[in-house]
Amino acid sequence: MFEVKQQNQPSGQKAVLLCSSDQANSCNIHLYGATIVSWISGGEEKLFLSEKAHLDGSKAVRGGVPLVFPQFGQPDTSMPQHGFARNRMWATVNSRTTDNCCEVELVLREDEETLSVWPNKFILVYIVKLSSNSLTTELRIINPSSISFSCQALLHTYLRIQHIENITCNGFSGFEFIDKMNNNTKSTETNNSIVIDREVDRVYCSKSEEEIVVYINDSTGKQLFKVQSKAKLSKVKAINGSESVINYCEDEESVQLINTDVVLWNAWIEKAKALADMNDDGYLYYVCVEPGLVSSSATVAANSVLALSQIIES
Ligand code: TA6
Repeated sequence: MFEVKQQNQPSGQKAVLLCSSDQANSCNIHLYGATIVSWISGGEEKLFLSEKAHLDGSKAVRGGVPLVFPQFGQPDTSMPQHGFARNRMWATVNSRTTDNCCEVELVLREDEETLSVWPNKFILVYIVKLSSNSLTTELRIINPSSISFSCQALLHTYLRIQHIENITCNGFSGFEFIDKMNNNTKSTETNNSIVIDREVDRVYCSKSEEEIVVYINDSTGKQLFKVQSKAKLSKVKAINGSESVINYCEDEESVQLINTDVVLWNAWIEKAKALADMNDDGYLYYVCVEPGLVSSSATVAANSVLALSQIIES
């Protein structure tokens, strides 16, 4: 059996806990930023959380799955780096449990503060689903207004590993990528199996609307993580929402898959030292595989929804 519990953290932070009755699987989500700070699968923690992460709501969490919206990086300096979604308090609106999984819906809507830096009405619905060997997260970006807007979005997932030298990243072969460590030059990935032996900060751009599947394997080739990601746009027929419940229905005939990106990032030695909320050796214990829509902005037409999702198996 699975269940969903609201619970406060020792830090006083409000959180939601998804868990299986045998306690072998759980997922802890802080309402601050709707940030997943822990995912335990088969009794093992699967996400990296920096020992210096701020868990008191004072700044974005270094680790887990912070959310990036409506910008990636800081092209608009009036907004924080990676936008504001990861720095705001979300609300839980729905939860569902079955014998094999449980899920919770969290919501964030525009307010005066967001409108002052990003003049668009929006409704973000974030769905987190826990099952016995996977974590699914879907960020739905709803445009309830009569004018379209453009945005970037990304699921900034820190996967926990034993040691960076003992993993390979697989599934990027043939993808074009933007190398942020080389003046944003575009190249094509020729390696089937990527070893991380320096700071890596690359935006891999899918060539089709098909989902992207990335594997993190250990040095023997054993699969540690499988990350499937995709994105789709659709019209919504009716939106009536309040702080508590968001009701809308998708126009099934309007659904179209769209190209997604996956960012591969590891801070490596110098950047890790420069990050105040990461131990100097923190880079050894994570790899970021980040599904997103960041190589360009995504346009969300009036009365439409853009859904970005990942399924992580481990
Ligand atoms: O996703 C990779 C990246 O854009 C890197 O450039 C690095 O800045 C990382 O995000 C962490 O960003 P943060 O604002 O959380 O320190």
